[in-house]
Amino acid sequence: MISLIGAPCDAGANMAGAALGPCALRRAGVQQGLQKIGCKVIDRGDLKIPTSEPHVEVQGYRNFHEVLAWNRAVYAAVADALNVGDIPVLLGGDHSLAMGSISAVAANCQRQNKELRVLWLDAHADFNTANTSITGNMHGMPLTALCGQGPSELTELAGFAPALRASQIRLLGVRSVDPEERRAVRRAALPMLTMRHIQGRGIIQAMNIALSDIEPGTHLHVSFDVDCLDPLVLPGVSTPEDGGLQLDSLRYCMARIAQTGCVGSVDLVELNPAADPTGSSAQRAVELLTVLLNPHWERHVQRSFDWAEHAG
Ligand code: NNH
Ligand code: MN
Ligand code: MN
Ligand code: MN
Repeated sequence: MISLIGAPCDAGANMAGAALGPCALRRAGVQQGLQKIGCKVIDRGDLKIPTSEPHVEVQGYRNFHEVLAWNRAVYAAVADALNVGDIPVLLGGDHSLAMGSISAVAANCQRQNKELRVLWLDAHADFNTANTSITGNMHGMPLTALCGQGPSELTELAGFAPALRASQIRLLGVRSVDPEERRAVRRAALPMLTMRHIQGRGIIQAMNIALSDIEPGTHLHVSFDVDCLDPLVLPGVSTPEDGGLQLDSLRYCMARIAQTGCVGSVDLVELNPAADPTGSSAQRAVELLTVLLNPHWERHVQRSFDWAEHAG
């Protein structure tokens, strides 16, 4: 069963709007779309947080209390879904929420003695701390917190720290890294398949590398920041970066990931409907999610594979 969990939060972002994500994804038919391809889906509705001190910066972390409250709520909801054997799909909301979702996944994997891999589809590396960030926005910091850097309220959500080692992560589609962040990425040896890699080696090779060491039984968490797509394909984001993935490429990635049979949890984050007058962004995001979670991936994979062979 797939558990849809809405988290209308944009406290971690640079502008308002991502909080409208869950509503827009539901209107675009996320539940029906998944049911149509044969998934059982339960929509657990939107999370709420107690009103906390808004707009307070703590040691360089903007809206710290709100982001923390959202992540605690996300942690609890994702943990519940995993406990009953569901595949949680977090409907964001901004990408800071991945601290909560992935901490819950890491705790669950530790308990079940399962290998965990995180595929992070993103235009950005999201590897800032308050010290390296130019903006202070926490949607640019979830991976450092998960790797144990930052305030203990965030790094210890899982009950232990770090929730993740850099070697468990694969970033895909990156094309914007802040100068100090770049240094941190290098120091941590964070595995990254940038747009330059993808354009150079081709998407098939990039996916071969990204998925090379995934063994049966691995729990694969896919953190899908929709800004990994080219803004011409998906304009509805708060931080558009040119030169992103085209629709066919990402469809191919999703089909390859589905083919592992290991997808155990998903974040669908950073959709900003307010930045998309056409309304097509939510539909695109839903369509890609249905490729990722398609129980009959063989058909998709074949079609996408044909495309990839031609595209090189
Ligand atoms: N690196 C920038 C920052 O930390 C941008 C992060 N924005 C994102 N990440 N949307 O996915 O502020
Ligand atoms: Mn992101
Ligand atoms: Mn991004
Ligand atoms: Mn983003």
